[in-house]
Amino acid sequence: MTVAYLGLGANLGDARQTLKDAVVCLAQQRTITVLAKSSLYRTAPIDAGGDDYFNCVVKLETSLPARQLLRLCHTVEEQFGRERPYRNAPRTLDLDILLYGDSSIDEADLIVPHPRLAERAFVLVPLLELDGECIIPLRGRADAFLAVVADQRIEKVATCQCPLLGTPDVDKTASSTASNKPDCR
Ligand code: A4P
Ligand code: MG
Repeated sequence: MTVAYLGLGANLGDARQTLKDAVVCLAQQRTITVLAKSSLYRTAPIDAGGDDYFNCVVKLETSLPARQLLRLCHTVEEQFGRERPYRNAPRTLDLDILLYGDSSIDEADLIVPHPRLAERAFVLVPLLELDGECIIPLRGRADAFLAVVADQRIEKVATCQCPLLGTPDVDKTASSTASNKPDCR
């Protein structure tokens, strides 16, 4: 099993609701246990146009190799109507693998840690909410990069309401690993 962090983002349609639904969808996957979810943040688009984004980060445990986790992310994105008309286009749902254990992966279609993780407040702030001591492989402490993103607008809009997922340090394993979890597909 590997602990991974996913970044979720959306700025098309009911983006706020989509992120909540997407976390439920991830939690329903048999191959994933969602361990914690950050607060929801409203964020200014970075290197992109369109409306403000909603972003959050999910911490999970998975039996999937990184490449299969990426494939699952793409499948979930498609279920939420993701289209890719051009780079950084507004999107109904984006799921990025931020960290996968302490792995460093540099392949054509999968780079982990996510290459722009340390440049984006919409990733760093929720990630550090879940793990204030977070280390980015090959780069060091995540909080060291907060000063770099200090000018990026980010506003917390909701704390996690789920009693199982709201407190990252509490052990929720017993109540979130039902063997007969339904698949949301
Ligand atoms: N890919 C490579 N590594 C990864 C990874 N670790 N996780 C490949 C996910 N995908 C990865 O992804 C493009 C390609 O990246 C895929 O083929 C995949 O194999 P995509 O989902 O089509 O597009 P993307 O996620 O938009 O691309 P990218 O380059 O990761 O964009 P960024 O840098 O994440 O920027 N502003 C705010 N406020 N909030 C946002 O969420 N998002 C972006 C996207 C720009 N500005 C934003 C936000
Ligand atoms: Mg993506």
